Amino acid sequence: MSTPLEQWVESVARMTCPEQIVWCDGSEEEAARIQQQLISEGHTLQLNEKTYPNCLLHRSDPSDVARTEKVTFICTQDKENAGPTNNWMPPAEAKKTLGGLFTGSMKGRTMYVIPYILGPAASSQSRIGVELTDSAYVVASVKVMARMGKIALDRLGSSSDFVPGLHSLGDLNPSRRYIAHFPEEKLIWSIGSGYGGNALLGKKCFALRIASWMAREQGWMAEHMLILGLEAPSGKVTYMAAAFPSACGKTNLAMMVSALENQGYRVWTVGDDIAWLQVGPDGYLHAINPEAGFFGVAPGTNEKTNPNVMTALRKNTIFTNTGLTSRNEPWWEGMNDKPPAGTIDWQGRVWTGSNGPAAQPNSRYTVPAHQAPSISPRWEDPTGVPISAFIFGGRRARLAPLVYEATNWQHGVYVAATMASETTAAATEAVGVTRRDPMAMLPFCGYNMADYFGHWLDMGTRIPHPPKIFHVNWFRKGADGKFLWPGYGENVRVLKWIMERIEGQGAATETPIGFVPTSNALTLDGLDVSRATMEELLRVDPADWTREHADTGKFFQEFGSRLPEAIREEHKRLGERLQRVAVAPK
Ligand code: SAT
Ligand code: MN
Repeated sequence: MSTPLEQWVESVARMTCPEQIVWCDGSEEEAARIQQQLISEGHTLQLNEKTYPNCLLHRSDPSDVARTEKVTFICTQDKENAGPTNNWMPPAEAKKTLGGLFTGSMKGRTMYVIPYILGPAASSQSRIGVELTDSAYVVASVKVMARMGKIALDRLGSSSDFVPGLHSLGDLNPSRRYIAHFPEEKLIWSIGSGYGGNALLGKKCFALRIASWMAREQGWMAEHMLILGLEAPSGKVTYMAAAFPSACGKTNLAMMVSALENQGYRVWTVGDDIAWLQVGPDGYLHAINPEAGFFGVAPGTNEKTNPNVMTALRKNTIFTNTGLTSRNEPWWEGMNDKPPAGTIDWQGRVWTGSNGPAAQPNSRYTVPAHQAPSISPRWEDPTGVPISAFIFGGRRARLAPLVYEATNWQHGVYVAATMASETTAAATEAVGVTRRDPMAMLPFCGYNMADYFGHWLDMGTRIPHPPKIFHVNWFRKGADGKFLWPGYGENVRVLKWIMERIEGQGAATETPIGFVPTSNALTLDGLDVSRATMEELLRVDPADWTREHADTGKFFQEFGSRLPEAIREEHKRLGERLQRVAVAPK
């Protein structure tokens, strides 16, 4: 008798017609074979063995360098269950369209079967996925990003409890590219892209879109959040999870070298992109990191912005679409001054400075998490870490203060639901446009976002010790267009205030949007930020917020009657509070 997995593999093979099928075991021998395969295909190079041992540089197709949200679909029976913020296709139509493209798509190719575990191998919160792919690059990447091979197959046994994900490069033509999710069946089909979140199906497709659906059914949460621990001088570690849109600094925050290390404040990394959270027996929300690696943005990464990752990525790392120096080392904009003479750009051309950047703006490193010097001793704790704070944030040149605290859970859910950010190169749409991105989940929520807000509100009633909810904005700019806050390691000063608030300390003033630190509440010693700048960073401008309030109102209208009453209520209350300050005598 064949197992459910074997049956699925056979049925996919009948459709895609691969030349051979390889079951991945996750061994080092297999990794070496995959590397050789990649190198022989001609788009992947071995980097300098002395300075970057066991590292690869992969160049993807130039038309395939970021997630493609326009061709990402949630295929539920009822369109309303996908909601107004997702692209929808009826499941039967998706199966027909993509099925046509999958038919014979692996002819002459190898189909790899990659069983993997999301989450620590020993955790009951972990889940199993299996990806079938014709891309050796995907195999090499999943080896870094998840626990894959024998370890997953052993845990699965003959069970049918896994999320199947079918992936084929197809012909890489953008007009035949689709990333389809069938949440009712817990199934993923992706064709026509070899890039990150489109092709590594364990990442955004399973760990967020499908998992968010499962989480609502089962009473837990799947969030686009980093997880970190802030250690205080006493040695006590406070865990926090933070949601920012793609390419807004989650990895850098999670791996930060604290500017207050000499005062005994240190940051430990548990995860940099995704958190799965469930209520623990102690009444706290516990988070595990479903991933085992970091898929971080390379440009802008350097010894100042993220020294821990710079150390981590000196071995066993896959670089995608970075430049290449004549010493056979990776290079990207913002690594140091300018590329050394003889650098080759991400498309394999000699870099001249006039034909675009050396590294593609969304070029990436894929690095094992355990290589980070900042990795938390508890990062693979099967019970997860207890979360005391949720932090939301985005890029807002104006408006949002450096940090503020929601007054309670319901208000916090509203703050998270009204998040917005200026877009980045992580997706293929226009860069720098402000868009609403609730909980940084807009591209990743596998169901109607109105119901997702409802799930958040509902979770609040089930967590005896809910995390406090905060909003941060590292990206506020002054009249001169320059960032007001230095960011990076200095962000620990904000984390410290958050920790103090959790402990019932930390000075704050109540404003219409929530609690904002008083201008002397943050520890600023050793930092060259004037009092005037600090005041500007913490300023809440009622006129700006009134405009923002109207804009959020429009966004909420999209959800019609499905929007939870509690969100409407918070929206109304914020409007009233803003009006009160507008008419209050000065
Ligand atoms: O392409 S990924 O989704 O893996 C990275 C990102 O956009 O956050
Ligand atoms: Mn992400």
